[in-house]
Amino acid sequence: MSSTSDPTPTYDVVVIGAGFAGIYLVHKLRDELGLDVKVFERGAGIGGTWYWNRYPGARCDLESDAYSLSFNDEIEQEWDWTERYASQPEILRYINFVADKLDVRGNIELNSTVTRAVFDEDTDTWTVSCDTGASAKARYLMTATGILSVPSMPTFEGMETFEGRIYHTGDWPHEGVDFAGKRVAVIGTGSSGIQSIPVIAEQAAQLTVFQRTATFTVPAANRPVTENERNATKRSYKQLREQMRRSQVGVLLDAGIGNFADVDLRVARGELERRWRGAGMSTAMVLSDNLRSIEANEFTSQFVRDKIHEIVDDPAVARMLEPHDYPIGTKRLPIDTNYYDTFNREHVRLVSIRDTPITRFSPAGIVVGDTEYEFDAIVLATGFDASTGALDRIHIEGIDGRIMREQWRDGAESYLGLASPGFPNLFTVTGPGSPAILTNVIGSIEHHVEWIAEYIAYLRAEGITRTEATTEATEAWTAHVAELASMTLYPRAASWYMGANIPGKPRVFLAYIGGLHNYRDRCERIAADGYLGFAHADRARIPAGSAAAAAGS
Ligand code: N01
Repeated sequence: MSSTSDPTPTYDVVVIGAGFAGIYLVHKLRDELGLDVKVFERGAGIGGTWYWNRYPGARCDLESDAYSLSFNDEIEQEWDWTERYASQPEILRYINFVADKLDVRGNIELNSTVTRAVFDEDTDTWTVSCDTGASAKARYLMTATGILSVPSMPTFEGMETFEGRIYHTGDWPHEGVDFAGKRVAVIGTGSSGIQSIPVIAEQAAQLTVFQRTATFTVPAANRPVTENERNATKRSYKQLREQMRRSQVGVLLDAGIGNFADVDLRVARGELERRWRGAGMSTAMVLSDNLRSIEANEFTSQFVRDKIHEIVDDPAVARMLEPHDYPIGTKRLPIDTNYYDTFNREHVRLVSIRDTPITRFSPAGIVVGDTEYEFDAIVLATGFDASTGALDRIHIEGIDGRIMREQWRDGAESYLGLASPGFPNLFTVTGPGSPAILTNVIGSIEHHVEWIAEYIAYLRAEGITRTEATTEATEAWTAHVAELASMTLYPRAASWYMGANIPGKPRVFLAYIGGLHNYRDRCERIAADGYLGFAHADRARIPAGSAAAAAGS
């Protein structure tokens, strides 16, 4: 940290958020580039998503050895995952282990929500302000605010009159919730609902699930990792990680067996059966064109619908659970433990709110049409204002008074998901237009952090004090992202990928669909070409003695 006559502390880099991305940024920029890095974190602890999402049953939908950091051998070899799909408490312990290993806590200020970030065009620096009154200046600002970090709170009439407790899965009480003997409602059947419903059903006296859209889900087949498996993984991490980096989604999934029109459908059905028993997300990838051909997709979708009827005893309930509103895989495919089975339990009931929505909350519970359901507690598993949500909540002011949320009012536009015109020296890790949300997000985070660090080293070596994505490059990238999405079935789902879950949010596909491998190649080429698509300016414009000059180049 350095300071001039201006008392605001000055750093090389300010990072917003101390999840995986924020922690890795500190390590990379501080320990490898020697930069002075300051992190502001909203939570009272580190961990981001895994700090807040403590709802019962929360766990990762990717296997633990994939959903973990790959850049440090010691971390990789010392940490022992205990389950095939790690639970939230285990992942949070892992993040804390990583933070201690890398010794990053001293760079992180907790309980500090960044409310403003303003770029000074004369000095090429950002000034960041927090709700605590703290502020800081830096040459570079990096948002590591996460993709799913702003819970979407529905506004039902009469919510404030409900006399029981209301919880959101994405902002769960840290002391936990005891549902024993309670009448509980869950609203929402996305991944969070699907993971929490079976666990809440274990505890509650009565559980009512309010379902607006029936969701496809496949069995997790979660289990403990054996000592032998763990050792074998540790021995082969190097090769595994390299394969993951060069893969479409940053994780090794079973490949498709061919396109719908070309395969023997009996063989495809057999493969679906095999994958249903524990292949997780690759269950929906038996047919290679599952996300491009509606016929292929319908074949896979019907397989899952048939499974629901095999599992669920009451045919009327099974029919309600049958998903028909979107092609399988066009919303993130949850993996579950006993989700459909849970509806066979006597004390669990399903209420469809598809045709008759929730009318209002009452002091006693929830009213749907003319029926009042009484509860002691209501769980909102209603999702997130994804991707842009966290950035929209900060007043980010770039050049010429441009405000990021206003610039993105008709849809987020970003170059590579990492930078936006008018906002120099600002990098958005896993921003809209990056592949992150369709990949193993840790793989995308590692790529982004490493690429940004290399770029910062280049800028410093060249004496460049200001970099800004050009409008042309940003428009071209945004059009490319949209074009790729339009070639798939993704836009047919009213998903958070499309911003469709938030009333009034523009419907723009928020991710690059071309795969992590292609994205990596593209970014490498851009760097090799002198960071094509970025406009540079140098320090000659900066007055000596300014905060920016003090911060160095
Ligand atoms: O949120 P969602 P989520 N009235 O948006 C319903 C990741 N994740 O928190 O579909 C009634 O998927 C909504 O209904 P509809 C994962 O990437 C990962 O479950 O809009 N219902 C839907 O059923 C995931 O995709 C893990 O009709 C309302 C549900 O609430 C992402 O987070 C675990 C409503 C929201 O589903 C989001 O998942 C958990 C309203 N007003 C989450 N508003 C892992 O496994 C919303 N709904 C790592």
